[in-house]
Parts: sequence; structure tokens; C-alpha cells
Amino acid sequence: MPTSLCGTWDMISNVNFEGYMRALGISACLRKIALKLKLRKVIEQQGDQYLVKTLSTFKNYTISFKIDQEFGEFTKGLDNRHIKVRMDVRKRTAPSVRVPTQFCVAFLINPLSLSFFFSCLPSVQSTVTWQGSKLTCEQTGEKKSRGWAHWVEDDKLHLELYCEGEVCKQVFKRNE
Ligand code: VL7
Repeated sequence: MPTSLCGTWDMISNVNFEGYMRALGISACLRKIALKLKLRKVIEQQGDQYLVKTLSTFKNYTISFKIDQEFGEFTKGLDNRHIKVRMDVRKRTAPSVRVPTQFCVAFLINPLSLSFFFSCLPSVQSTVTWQGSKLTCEQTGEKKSRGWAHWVEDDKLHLELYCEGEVCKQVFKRNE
């Protein structure tokens, strides 16, 4: 079993966050704010279930996942609107509901309900696995080669964030 990543970690360095955010399509204004942040990671684990929180004075972002199990990640407050609609339709177990055609049409042409519908779609499909001692995540979606890797080295938490050839390297020290 690799070294535990659990605990509270405070950022001590952040290299090429700018390039990573640009690759994600984050606006210049938001990038400027984000660059000034000292991020904190809180990692909790119960068996195969993980909780990873990224905290800052500006925004927080939390994901929870099981190792080797794909999940729809909605990157809320990060790059939100990058959508990949998956074409594989799962077998329905619940009984289907019939909705009057007029209602469907009204719903579909209503910009409010449309934007709500799209805001509920996950931005990426993510899978977290152990690659040796590195906890790695592959984020499949609109952006190519997107993901991240976490590992502990010299009692520091390391994080590499990838997107379309850009690599951001962050290092965190333990918060006692
Ligand atoms: C999460 C942010 C830039 C938008 C605000 C910056 C707010 C604080 O994916 C990440 O962590 C993984 C691995 O630990 C777990 O989710 C990094 C921060 C990257 C991307 C987007 C700029 C606006 C940052 C939430």
C-alpha cells in the first residue's frame, strides 16, 4: 500500500498554473485571481472511497470517488461548461414516464430550462487509479490528455495537473 495521502496540506509552490488554466479555457480575469491563491488540499479516505477538497479564500472544489470506478465529474466553478454528451445509453431499470409532446417542446425551446439542463451535465468522465505509488486521474472530455497525479515524496504532497500538453506542478507541505 502506497504512503497515505490523507491529511491537510498547504501549497508551497505552483509552477505553470497559468498555462494549465489557459489550456482549460479559463478567462484572463479569472486566471489573474486564481494565480494569487494559496491552495489547501484536504484528503480523506475510507477504504476505497476518497474525498479530495481544494480550498481557497476565493472558491472551494470537492470531489469524491472510488478507486477504479468511473464517475461523471462536474467541474463546477472551474471550467464548468465543457460538455461531452456520452452516446452510450444504459439499460433503464426504472419504469419510463410519458411526457406530453407539447411539454417537451416547451422545455426544449426555453433557454432557462436548457441552460439548467446543460449545467447539470458533467464536464468530464473521470477515473482514479493507483499507478505504482501515484494516485492518478484520467479526465476524459472535450480537452485532450487531461488529468492529474498525486504522490508523497519527502513528506511533501506533489500534484501534477495535465491538460492538452500543459503541465502544472504544485507542491504542498503538511499542515500540523
Ligand atoms: C483544482 C483549478 C482553474 C478555474 C478559480 C481557482 C479556484 C480552487 O483538479 C484539481 O485537483 C484535483 C487533484 O487534487 C482534485 O480535484 C485542481 C484546482 C484547479 C483550475 C479553474 C480558476 C478559478 C481554485 C478551487
